[in-house]
Amino acid sequence: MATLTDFRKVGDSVRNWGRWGAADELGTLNFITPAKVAAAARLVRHGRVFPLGIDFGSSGPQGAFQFRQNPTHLMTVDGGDAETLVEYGPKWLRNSVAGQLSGFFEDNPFRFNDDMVVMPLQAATQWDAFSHVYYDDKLYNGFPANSVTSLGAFHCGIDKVDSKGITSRGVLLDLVKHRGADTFLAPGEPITPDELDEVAARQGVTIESGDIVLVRTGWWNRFLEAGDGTEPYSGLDWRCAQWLHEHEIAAVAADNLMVEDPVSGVTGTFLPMHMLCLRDMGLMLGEYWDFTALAADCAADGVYEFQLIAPPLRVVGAVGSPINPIAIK
Ligand code: UVW
Repeated sequence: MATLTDFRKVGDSVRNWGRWGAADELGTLNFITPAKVAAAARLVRHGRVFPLGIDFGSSGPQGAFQFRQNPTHLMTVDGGDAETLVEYGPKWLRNSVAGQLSGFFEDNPFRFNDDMVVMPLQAATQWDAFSHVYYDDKLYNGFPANSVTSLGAFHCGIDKVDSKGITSRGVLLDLVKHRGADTFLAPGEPITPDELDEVAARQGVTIESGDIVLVRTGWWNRFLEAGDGTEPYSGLDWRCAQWLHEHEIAAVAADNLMVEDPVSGVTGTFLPMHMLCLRDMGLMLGEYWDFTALAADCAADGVYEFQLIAPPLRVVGAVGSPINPIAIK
């Protein structure tokens, strides 16, 4: 088991602060150059599209954290109410909702539905922004932690990475297939940096600068079977942060709650890889991605690289964003 001193040494060795300038809020997304984006687009050869997002709804995976709930979807206008509104709406003031809607519906065939969603931004498939996790009162690139206020993140918000798309070459590392697991990795054996190299070699794929690495642990399939968001899982060992740094990875995503193994490998702190990736490296983490169909296709044709497109919503000052990423081969 590593100590906080070991952790801090790794932090010093992977820290990217100042690497792309004192004002930088893109972090390792800087590895995605225009040439990289163009090369990723050339990986599209067959037009096969794989949506990697999970359903946003009440059947979602929340349960592990009491401060997060599944998305609540509400109808604000339901066309089924139209006839009733026409009958009763005029009795309401015209500037009320019922009054306005009855005005739209009376004496014409026009009908419509509207809706809204209430959800934590981290409730389903998502990116963690750099401002999501920090320590020692500093965010990525040394920005002060108190720049994240009740009004949102003035630094390192998810809106700051918009210029990068986010799109690049995606590489799937299928740990489920590699370990010969049935559907998911058993908890208690975190994925090591050496294992990431072994999987890449076995799959015949070279990891390159600016890649977005997708790690399949099978947790999403386990959740679909068990229907319980608190199901234990395996993830990346915290030392994989060094591997991501050495390979100049732009971002990493997994099919589980936190990408990294929930059992900390560092005595005295929770989520050490989050701290190294988001705060020291400026490397975004993607969570709750569904690789089931993509993994089946990669296993069938032996091609584990593709164009990946995963734009966050421009929620100003948000520390994360829902997404529906797509891989195209
Ligand atoms: C936390 O870091 C608390 O959560 P997550 O990375 O799953 O969004």
